[in-house]
Amino acid sequence: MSTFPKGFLWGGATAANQCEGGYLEGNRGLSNVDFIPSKENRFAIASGQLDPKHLKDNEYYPSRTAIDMYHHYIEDIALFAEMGFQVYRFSICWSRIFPLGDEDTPNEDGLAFYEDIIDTCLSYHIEPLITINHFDIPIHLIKTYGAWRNRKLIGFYLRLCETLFTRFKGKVKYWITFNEINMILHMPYMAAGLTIQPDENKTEMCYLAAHHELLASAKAVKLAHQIDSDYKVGCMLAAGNMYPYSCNPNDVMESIQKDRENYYFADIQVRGYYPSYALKFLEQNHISLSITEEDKVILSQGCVDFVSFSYYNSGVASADPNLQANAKGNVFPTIENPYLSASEWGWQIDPLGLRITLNALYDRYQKPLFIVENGLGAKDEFINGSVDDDYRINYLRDHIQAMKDAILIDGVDLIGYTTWGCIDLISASSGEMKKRYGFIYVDADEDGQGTFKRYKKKSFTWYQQVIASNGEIL
Ligand code: BGP
Repeated sequence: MSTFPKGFLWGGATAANQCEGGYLEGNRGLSNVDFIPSKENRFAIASGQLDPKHLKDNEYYPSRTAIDMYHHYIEDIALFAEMGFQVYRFSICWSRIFPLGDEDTPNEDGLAFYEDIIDTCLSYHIEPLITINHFDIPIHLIKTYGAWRNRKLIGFYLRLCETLFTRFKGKVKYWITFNEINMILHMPYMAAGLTIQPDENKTEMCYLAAHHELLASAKAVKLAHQIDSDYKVGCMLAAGNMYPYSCNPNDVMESIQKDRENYYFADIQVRGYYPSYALKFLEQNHISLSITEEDKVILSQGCVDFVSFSYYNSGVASADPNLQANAKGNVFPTIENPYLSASEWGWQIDPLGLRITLNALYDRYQKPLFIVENGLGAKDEFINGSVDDDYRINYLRDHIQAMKDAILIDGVDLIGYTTWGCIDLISASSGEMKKRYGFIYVDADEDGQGTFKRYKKKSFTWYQQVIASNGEIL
């Protein structure tokens, strides 16, 4: 019988592009996600290899409708409050605040929309946790500036930050600069608006855009602290440790290198400088980022206050090219781990891996940690107005137990937990509605059709009890 530390924040997370819809409402501008289809071409576009302008007119774009939270947020937040949420993580759609992205003045409709979300949360004593940028960017910034490959984006992003930090001062404490900043390497169009031209080197372009995001993040941290010294600003990483396939030192070295692909980002955001392995990697790949002396000062002055991350699965690394060729799973293909089962989408389920990841991050950074995404994407059967989702309860229970062990046995400083997709929403990687994570079922199908009514799943009452007992009853 043990509980989480007093003040531990329990809640859930969503992102604008996967739940809001209302893509033409409130003077919102068009965004990259409005042109990412749900089916065949999705990954080719998300990964920047296919320009969305080559799509046929009859493609379906799930972000345009999503779960219509634009019109349901009051009811949705009331349901979160009923579960006992103490924190709600959501993101700002950039083109609602600056429809083109490079204007001088913000769109009041967009600000009022988010202010009402914040005020509704506060009326239930729910702490808003805001992701400033979660996989969206105004389309105008892509067409006119080439998105994050252009240094000018730093200034436009900072204007967005300043607008938010000033407007919501006194109402919001926790901010995240970029969702899963390392995803730029896997889905550059979705994460950073990058389409890769045939004569361009994809790796170089991704690291260049990442350098600009890292500078923008550091400047945002500094600005936030200037505007309100109580603000806590975090980085956000798609985490999950890589295990060596065997004790062959070649596999161990491979796993270190794979982990570094992710640490590259957080190392800079937490420590304020490029680590030596990152500089060597860039040099060996002939990638020039033109890091100036001024850039170095900016990075050193913008270290984050906390480290947030998503955790869905662990991975396996091997130096054997035959094993590498058999990697499976969407977004993060990995070698099969014989000790683990996997979700229907091939993500290997590994609760102890969460404890391992928490320890690895805490050992490395000694900063407060925040798990801002975790959950099981599954096909739910909606029967008699509910879903019997014991598989989801089991997944979450095991992961929460792993968190508890990391805190109570290992002494990790973990400050909160927001499950991913606390209400069903569209999947980022596949665009599917059938990959559901929520405690709340939304009646919407693969083509954006349905009543959009909300229903409580079995896991709703289970999570309510977890929160009420501060993690004692799992
Ligand atoms: C992360 C994203 C989320 C979310 C989640 C689950 O990469 O930050 O936006 O979608 O993964 O992924 P999916 O939706 O592909 O199941």
